[in-house]
Amino acid sequence: MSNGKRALRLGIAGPVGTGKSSSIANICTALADEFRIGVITNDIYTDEDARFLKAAGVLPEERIRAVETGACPHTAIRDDVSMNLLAVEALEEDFDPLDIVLVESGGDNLTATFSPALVDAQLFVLDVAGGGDVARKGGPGIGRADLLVINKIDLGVHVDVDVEQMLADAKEARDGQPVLGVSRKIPETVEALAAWVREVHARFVKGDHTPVDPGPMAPHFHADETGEGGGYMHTHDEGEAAHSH
Ligand SMILES: Nc1nc2c(ncn2[C@@H]2O[C@H](COP(=O)(O)OP(=O)(O)OP(=O)(O)O)[C@@H](O)[C@H]2O)c(=O)[nH]1
Ligand SMILES: [Mg+2]
Repeated sequence: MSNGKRALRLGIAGPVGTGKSSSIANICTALADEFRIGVITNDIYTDEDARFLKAAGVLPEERIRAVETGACPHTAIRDDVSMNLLAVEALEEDFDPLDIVLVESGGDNLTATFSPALVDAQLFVLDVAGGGDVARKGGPGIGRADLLVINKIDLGVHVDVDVEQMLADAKEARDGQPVLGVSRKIPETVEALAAWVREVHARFVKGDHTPVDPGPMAPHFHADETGEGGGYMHTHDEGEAAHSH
């Protein structure tokens, strides 16, 4: 790596459809002139997210790569991160030097978080359309990700969600850790997201940034699995071997 330094690795997690890819697009649009950015997407069976981002034209296409994780996307960002680490390292090597690599998790349940072995910092994305109560429900990503984004705030009036209240609930669930309301239609919110990334990058470069583990996933099951009750309850506690579905 140039100067013996690698890029800042930033994870983007959150439930399906909340705006993980859009958050990456927002960050790239705001910061592409300032930083050399690469993107790794994680999809279960497709490269849909990578294709979306390439079509959005936010970065040179070759700097966006997809990892297909198979049936268990949270495993690839938490229990066995080797597939993703290899992809990040290959991207960094091919485009040396990169300043920031963004890693999008496969759209998963509310409790998936990145391992600090894969990313230096992570943001967790919820959206207003998922309902105003979600932020209050907590969980490792909502409670302890480095940043919580409440996305699509422009939709609040259409789905009867009090955005200010949702932001206040989110702040309360996070012990003073940052929360940002974002809409791609409100430029100053995109700029606030970009400013957060800039700040984390500056701390990382100075050596002042310590990766924090939001903690393991809560017990969960996969609704798409066959089995009693449509899946089986399991955890991803520390020390548990990567499970197969
Ligand atoms: N109104 C509005 N729609 C948005 C905003 N951000 C994203 N969307 C829409 O929300 C939908 C989902 O956005 P994505 O960025 O694909 O969400 P995602 O979390 O990456 O989805 P998966 O990867 O499938 O889990 C798309 O139709 C976006 O156009 C926003 O700020 N406002
Ligand atoms: Mg996506």
